[in-house]
Amino acid sequence: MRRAVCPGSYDPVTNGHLDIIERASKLFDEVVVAVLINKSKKSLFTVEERLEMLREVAAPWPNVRVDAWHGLLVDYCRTNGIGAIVKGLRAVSDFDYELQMAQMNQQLSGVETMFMSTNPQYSFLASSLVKEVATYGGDVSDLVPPTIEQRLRQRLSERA
Ligand code: COD
Repeated sequence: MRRAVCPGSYDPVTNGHLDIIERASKLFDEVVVAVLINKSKKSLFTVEERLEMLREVAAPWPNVRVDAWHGLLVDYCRTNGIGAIVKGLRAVSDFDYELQMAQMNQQLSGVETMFMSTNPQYSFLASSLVKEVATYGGDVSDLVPPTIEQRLRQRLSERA
């Protein structure tokens, strides 16, 4: 079975992430969307909330499952028999760091990283920007699924 992982923070998942996940699901037998836990990074949603949101929006794709991991991504891949990491590249600015991580992961464990070019419609899209725009009342309805927008508004109003 060909397995791939789409790793990220997903705080929250955006249409840019989903575009990559859906395209990866057509290339692999199984795709795991893994929320990588970084305790030093301040997040808007808990890991459990992010998993729940991902499960909701990834429901249409039967070969996509959702999981969480604390530690090195290569250890997750090794433990779960995953041979490929799939990443989206938005712009040249993403490339330097993504290349560095891909080479480090390859060196550490032999796992390969595949890059997919972002859909131009989403090339400016990042979770951090979605949160910022929503915080100041901007329209994010084209950037995240409706259920995520709803949760975002609710969380921001709780925090206001
Ligand atoms: N279009 C296309 N792809 C996108 C878009 C978009 N608009 N937005 C995001 N993506 C893709 C990118 O490939 C991105 O890498 C991925 O989605 C996840 O994005 P985020 O913002 O949710 O997550 P990040 O960038 O915070 O995730 C970084 C990781 C968690 C993947 C990384 O830090 C990691 O692997 N950490 C684990 C610890 C580890 O192994 N460290 C050593 C690394 S060498």
